[in-house]
Amino acid sequence: MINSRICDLLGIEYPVFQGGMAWISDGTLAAAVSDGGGLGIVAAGNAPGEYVREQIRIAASKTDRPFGVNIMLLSPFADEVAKIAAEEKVKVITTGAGNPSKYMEMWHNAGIRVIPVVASVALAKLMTRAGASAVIAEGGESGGHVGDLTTMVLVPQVCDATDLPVIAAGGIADGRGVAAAFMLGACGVQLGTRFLSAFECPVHPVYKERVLKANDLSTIVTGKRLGHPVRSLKTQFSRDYFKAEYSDIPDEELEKMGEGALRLAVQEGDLKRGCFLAGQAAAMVNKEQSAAQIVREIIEEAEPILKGAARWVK
Ligand code: TUI
Repeated sequence: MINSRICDLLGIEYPVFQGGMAWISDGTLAAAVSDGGGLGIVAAGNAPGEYVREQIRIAASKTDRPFGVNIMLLSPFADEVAKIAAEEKVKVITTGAGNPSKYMEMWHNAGIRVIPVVASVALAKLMTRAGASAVIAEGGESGGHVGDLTTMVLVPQVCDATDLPVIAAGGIADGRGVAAAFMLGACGVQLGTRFLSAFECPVHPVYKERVLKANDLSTIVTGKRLGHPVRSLKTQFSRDYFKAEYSDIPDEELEKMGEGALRLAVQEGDLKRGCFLAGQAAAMVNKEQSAAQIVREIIEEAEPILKGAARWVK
């Protein structure tokens, strides 16, 4: 059994978080992951507060185990969602795509454990001083909004910079990735892309099929010009967007191209106008399973690898 201090801290069985994925990680997926022994996370994405409240209540009705809420700090509804998550007294809040300092006091007063995603050593240090319970060090192999550093270099540097528990994310999709993350100093992992193939994951069948068919070179990073780089599957949309980004069209037109693109991918499976966020580990997602099976399988794969690590030392 793999157990670490993040398990005791949060009251979870396995040190496996399901990443908060905008439009995707609803109350049902989060509850399924938590019921399987990991930490399920409801994603707020760009949704209004009442949607998030509803999903929190759905998750709470489906599992007695702890789950979290992810707050995407670029959302126009971030303030509202931050308040609702505090009112609903969720056990854990994770944040993404920014610095959550201004909400920390409110969340701490509500007794919530705050676990920000960091993509740099500087933010890891700042979050440590601000009273975070742990940090998620997410490398640019991940899907969605990406930082500059890879998981391989970010995780050990964040581990050196803080005494908090560090959760590794970005490029992890199986037990080998889990074992490697522990070797880098992490005491837990967060996976997003792997859960896209879960039975409980509500994405359009076209989305699932594209993830299952992905190979090593199937993703692309777009959005650098507007300052919000995101990794997604190569589709007609992402290729068109990439080309437009390096053409002389005005920023406003580029922004318009991206509007609603996440929803169109998730709900309609629209390859022409939808943005199918996925990480580089999509190539390692090869079958549909329940969320609980995914959590159990990656832990069962990681155990013998970690136990066998001594064979390298003579
Ligand atoms: O947040 C994510 N992944 C996401 S968010 C998203 S929705 C979206 N919508 C519109 C534009 C952009 C995204 C899809 N995927 N992952 C966590 C993450 N956070 N990755 C990197 C970061 C990050 C980057 C910079 C966190 C903090 C940060 O610091 C900035 C600062 O202000 O210090």
